[in-house]
Amino acid sequence: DRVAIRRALVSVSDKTGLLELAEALATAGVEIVSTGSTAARMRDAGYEVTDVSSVTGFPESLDGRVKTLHPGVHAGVLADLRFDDHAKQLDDLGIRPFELVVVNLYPFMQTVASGADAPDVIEQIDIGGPALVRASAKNHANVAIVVDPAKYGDLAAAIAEGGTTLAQRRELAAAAFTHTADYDAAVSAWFREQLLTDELAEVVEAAESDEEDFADDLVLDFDRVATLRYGENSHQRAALYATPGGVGIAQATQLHGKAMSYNNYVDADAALRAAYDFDVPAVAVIKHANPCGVAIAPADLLDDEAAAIAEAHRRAHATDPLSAFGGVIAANRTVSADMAETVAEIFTEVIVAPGFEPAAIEILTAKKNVRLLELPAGYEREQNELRQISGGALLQSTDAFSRDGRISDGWTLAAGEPADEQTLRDLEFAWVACRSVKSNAILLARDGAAVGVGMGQVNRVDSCDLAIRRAGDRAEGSVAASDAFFPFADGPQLLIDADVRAIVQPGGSMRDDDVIEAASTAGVTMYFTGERHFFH
Ligand code: 93A
Repeated sequence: DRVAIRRALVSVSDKTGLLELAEALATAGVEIVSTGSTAARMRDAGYEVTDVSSVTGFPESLDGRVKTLHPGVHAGVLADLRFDDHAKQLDDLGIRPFELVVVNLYPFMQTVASGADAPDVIEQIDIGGPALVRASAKNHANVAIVVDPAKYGDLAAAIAEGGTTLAQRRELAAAAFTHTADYDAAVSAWFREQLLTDELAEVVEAAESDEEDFADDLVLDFDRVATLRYGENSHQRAALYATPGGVGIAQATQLHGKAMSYNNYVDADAALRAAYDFDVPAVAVIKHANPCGVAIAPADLLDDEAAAIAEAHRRAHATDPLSAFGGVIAANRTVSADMAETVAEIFTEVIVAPGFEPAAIEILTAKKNVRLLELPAGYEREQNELRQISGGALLQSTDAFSRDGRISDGWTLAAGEPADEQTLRDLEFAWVACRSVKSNAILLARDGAAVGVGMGQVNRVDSCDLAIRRAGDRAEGSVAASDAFFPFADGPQLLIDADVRAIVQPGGSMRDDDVIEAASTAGVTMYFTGERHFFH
């Protein structure tokens, strides 16, 4: 089982013992095929060497990345000459076999240890070397693979004895596979460490910048300004705290009515969130922290703010007159006498607005129970939101819309025909309005007013169902907005069956394809916003 060595491939980074090896090979009349600097070293010492490029007919290229990676080399290493067929194929291809491969790999570990930069380390990942080592080890029936200069002595002895034995080649093959496995383990460990280092750096960076953002504008400094009669229920105690210098509902001036209750504050704040999401005159009617009505003024009234806000209110009330009873109303413009007249006819707990026309105050103060709240000048939404949890608190930056350009800028058409201008306006309205509805939120709208709101359900189908039921006949031809993606096509199918004409939603579900298909089949326009607006 001795394999006599007639041809050897030598490609080593560690040149230890190389010339002694060359001497042994030359003495035995072995042809030495070699790569770049390995060949040069032996040739300089006077040994005859065949360049691997003359074997492959392909120049060593790409800064040495491609040297021995060539079928002209690998066929010569992998051919199993115990099979006549392999020998014949080699003959036909004009390729001569190797009986010895001597390779040691690029000094990857040493390069890492030297503290080199990533690009230098990466360049030291040997590809052709391990391929040769593994190919030779696989083919140990025919080839001896030597990866360690310490073995050159044994190798020389074997050559002198007429070749390597199968037992020797198996031993060498086992050592070779261990060698490449260790090598790859080192490469993999380095990569993991790199990733970890990068990730850590990112996490640390993000944490640092977040801390700055939050520290900049969050003042966890509250003055106790009022003891409230009671909390959410009459057996709970409650108080109002205000941020010094704040410009929110806690600083509003009460012009009329009984003292504000805990729930009044919660609802008034929710109403402001809804009404102040619009640039145009808008009104929201809130019950239990959810909008049961929300609308903007029609375009043809925008020149007349008093009429515009009154019409916005009429439409918001019309969303769900049943639920609006005992509601909290927010307007994002001065409450006009016109609006006051309508509101006066509806039992209302609170009206909060940036101002009230004197005539509006006169009309509304005739009502004993309604609370009138005037916002401080420069009212604005908090930048951050704080929510208490047991043992601590959660802080997040407020969910704000980007106000550059149109709301629909950046939406993508997912199904159906592109919306006409009126439909697009309705979709934009619905998308904005749905943001102040507690999740899961589905909001149906038409002509700048909500016609059906499904809120707070624990699945999106029920929210769709609720919105459709509340809309009644008005669902037909309306548009729908969903605060987050539809996980299944069942919700959108309900909307489609209710003859909704267009839908806007974030998209991004695993089953978007099903949802798109449902809309496409029905010819319903669907836009993806790419951004969700959960509100819990
Ligand atoms: O860059 S490689 O991955 N591509 C190859 O085709 C290749 N062939 C051999 N590295 C390759 N080698 C490695 O080159 C060997 O493992 C050895 O470590 C080194 C010897 O190259 P040179 O003789 O040019 O110094």
